[in-house]
Amino acid sequence: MPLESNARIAKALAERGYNAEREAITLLAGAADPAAAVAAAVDHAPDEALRITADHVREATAETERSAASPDANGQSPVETEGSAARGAGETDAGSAAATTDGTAVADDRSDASTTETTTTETSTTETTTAETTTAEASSADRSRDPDLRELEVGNDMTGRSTGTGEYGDFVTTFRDRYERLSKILRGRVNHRPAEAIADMPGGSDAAMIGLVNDVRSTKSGHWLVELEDTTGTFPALVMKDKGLADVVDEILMDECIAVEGTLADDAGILFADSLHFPDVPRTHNPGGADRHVQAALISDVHVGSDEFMADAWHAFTDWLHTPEADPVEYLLLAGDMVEGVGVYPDQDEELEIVDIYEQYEVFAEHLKEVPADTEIVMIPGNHDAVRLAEPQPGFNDEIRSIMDVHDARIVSNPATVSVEGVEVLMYHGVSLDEVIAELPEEKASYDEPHKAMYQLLKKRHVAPQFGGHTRVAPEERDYLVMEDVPDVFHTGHVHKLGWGKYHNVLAVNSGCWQAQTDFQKSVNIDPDAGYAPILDLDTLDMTVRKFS
Ligand code: D5M
Ligand code: FE
Ligand code: ZN
Repeated sequence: MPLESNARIAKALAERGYNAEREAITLLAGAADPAAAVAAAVDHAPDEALRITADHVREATAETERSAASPDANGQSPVETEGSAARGAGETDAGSAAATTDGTAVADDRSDASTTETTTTETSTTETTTAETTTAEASSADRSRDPDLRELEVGNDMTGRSTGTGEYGDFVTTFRDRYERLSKILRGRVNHRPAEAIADMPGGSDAAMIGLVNDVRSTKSGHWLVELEDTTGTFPALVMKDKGLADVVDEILMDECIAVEGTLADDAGILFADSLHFPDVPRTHNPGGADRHVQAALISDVHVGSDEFMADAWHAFTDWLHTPEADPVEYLLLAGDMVEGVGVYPDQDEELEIVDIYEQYEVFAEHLKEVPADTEIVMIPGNHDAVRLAEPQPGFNDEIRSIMDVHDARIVSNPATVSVEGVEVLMYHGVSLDEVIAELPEEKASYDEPHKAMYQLLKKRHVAPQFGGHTRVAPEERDYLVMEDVPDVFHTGHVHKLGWGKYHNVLAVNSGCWQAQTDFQKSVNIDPDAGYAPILDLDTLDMTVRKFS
């Protein structure tokens, strides 16, 4: 029997303007002649139908069989297909790597169709290579996917709320809001005074200040001068080299909000720091969780339109999404760079397969159609997408939205928070990670361990603290880049490296990409992790990484 991929069937139906039930796709894939079965199902479906159901397929098959003189010996009856689906799904539940409860990876040796490697990092995981699944395995009776059980809520989407005019005054407003909201987090920890008041305190007093970092520099004698700014003015703090704070000073980025505690010099002109504090995530953070076994695929950086877009890996991924093993994967979160875009980097056009940005989105939409129609999709833009580069980036405009009008995907701003069945997921594309990695020492943030750079952002409670550098920040009435609430999961992409781990109970995931190494990346030795899909258990917050390349 020819092996017809589920994704191809979904696409064939989509091209004819139909969504389809998963079970319908399974039945069509199992047909002796899937192409003919698709045609028959489409013919059979009522004119007003938007969705091909399993019943449409069964009725169409029955009709074809009735009219055929001798039925094809290889033909699979719908009943057989359903029977094997039930067995397949049962086995998956029992043997699935994702079903482990203690976070220990368990090899999934259930079928020859997939090979499993086990890797252990800070949080254990399983890496699985999924080959094309067999038709029997792909059979799914769609039992465990009940859209009524789903809960998906978007918070902090700034699309349509941009107020900035780009004037100086707007930046003042943004920074005031940043200060207000981040200083609130620090206020309970230090007994702070405004810069203005500290300047009037007698020399030798104990004092503390909360402010945005205006300057950090090392002095000739090897100490550090940290200047903080609040709404009343600036004040300098001297961090002496013998205070054991070098490690903390190393982590300071410009424009982030920190607190300094210490003693005023005799002339009261400078504060000798005893301690420095970041807003940080409390160690007691208690993440939420779904009350059923349901999963989300966290991906990013698809880069459709690039010569290096890995179509085969993408098809393998979407094929897998149609298998019973992927039954619990009811959510797909896409953290930016859907397409390669045009004019993003110098000489980028030499590596474009599709040079028209709209055509790139059209092809991306085609690829998205391969994802099971009943998957909830959330997308934010990245630096390659057709929205403004400055962050926060609003969700796509109406023109691009109408092109990507697939599966009712929710298109929101970068960053945005989504609450998925009780799990708060902060989605951010990740441009600031380049900067964090460039500024901080290797062991605190590197391309090989992108999640550690994410830990720094969590510590700063801001997704892009530094202003005026590589990451462009747009002036808005509100600083949408502040992490006011602690997320349970922090999901980024952009650096094209896979990495994950937990920081104070927050799972940080940088999700790799679907683009092979570009010439630029080769020239700077970036070796991308392409073709991986981290799958998050929303009930346990355990992760399984599947490899499709
Ligand atoms: O960028 C993917 C990664 O590669 C990210 O870490 C930035 C880096 N990158 C890629 N191309 C360039 C150029 N031309 N200059 C500087 N940095 C680059 P992404 O934007 O997701 O493609
Ligand atoms: Fe990217
Ligand atoms: Zn990017």
